[in-house]
Amino acid sequence: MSLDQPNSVDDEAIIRMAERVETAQRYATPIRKLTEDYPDLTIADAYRVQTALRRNLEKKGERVIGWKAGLTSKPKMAQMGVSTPGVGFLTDAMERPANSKITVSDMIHPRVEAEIAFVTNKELSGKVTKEEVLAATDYVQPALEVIDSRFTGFKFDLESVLADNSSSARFVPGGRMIRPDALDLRTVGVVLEHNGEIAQIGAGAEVLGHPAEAIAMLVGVLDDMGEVLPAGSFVMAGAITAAVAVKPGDSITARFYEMGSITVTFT
Ligand code: OOG
Repeated sequence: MSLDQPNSVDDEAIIRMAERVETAQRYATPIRKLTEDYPDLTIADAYRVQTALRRNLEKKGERVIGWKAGLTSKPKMAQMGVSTPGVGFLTDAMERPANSKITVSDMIHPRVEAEIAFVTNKELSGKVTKEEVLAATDYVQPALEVIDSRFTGFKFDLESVLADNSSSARFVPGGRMIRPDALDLRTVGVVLEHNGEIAQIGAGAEVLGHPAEAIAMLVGVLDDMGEVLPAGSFVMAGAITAAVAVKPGDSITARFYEMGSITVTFT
């Protein structure tokens, strides 16, 4: 991550961009990429926008309960044309229970991803290894993420998507909670079904070689932002496969080897 790049835009512009993204989220109306108006936007600026968005949502009563790594697998990078992973925050307002009906009319063009999530029991800070992540993990469990880029056509560059909280929209923890050493997370397979048909297949090793590497990457980005990952965080490691677009009436089931499955429907 190049968070040591100089800032290219002033605080006023950061606040304006955060408001633009928040309005697009709230009213489910797409906007053009931020880099069209701010072509010199750096990765560091993009995370300043994401932080401003996080602070705005917190002021409105949302609680940050965890984080997500994104663009951590080759299938995702290929789908989006971006080759560097990033992070986003998760709030209580984004969480939905397994087996729930998720409304799509308050999103622009939602897509679903299958991920492995980590729940931590120790604070993680600074630059950490995957072993340190695993030692600070209480349990791992499956999760579905519903992403929704606020940019027209679901097309973006790294700077724009990071400012847009890495497309975070909804997330659904589910399946079985298991100790992180009970399974080799690299070989955990997942089959993602869309309306009963197999849509995507993958294994944990797609995610930076091991899903815990994605959490280590995330903690490093938080450190660059001057933040730590608190104990008790829910952290998703990033989509194992490419994302699947959904519309009202659709159902999605993700079946994980030894970790159970999660189903949601869309309305
Ligand atoms: C960016 C977010 C990707 C993941 O798990 O890879 C992501 C996007 O594709 O819109 O959440």
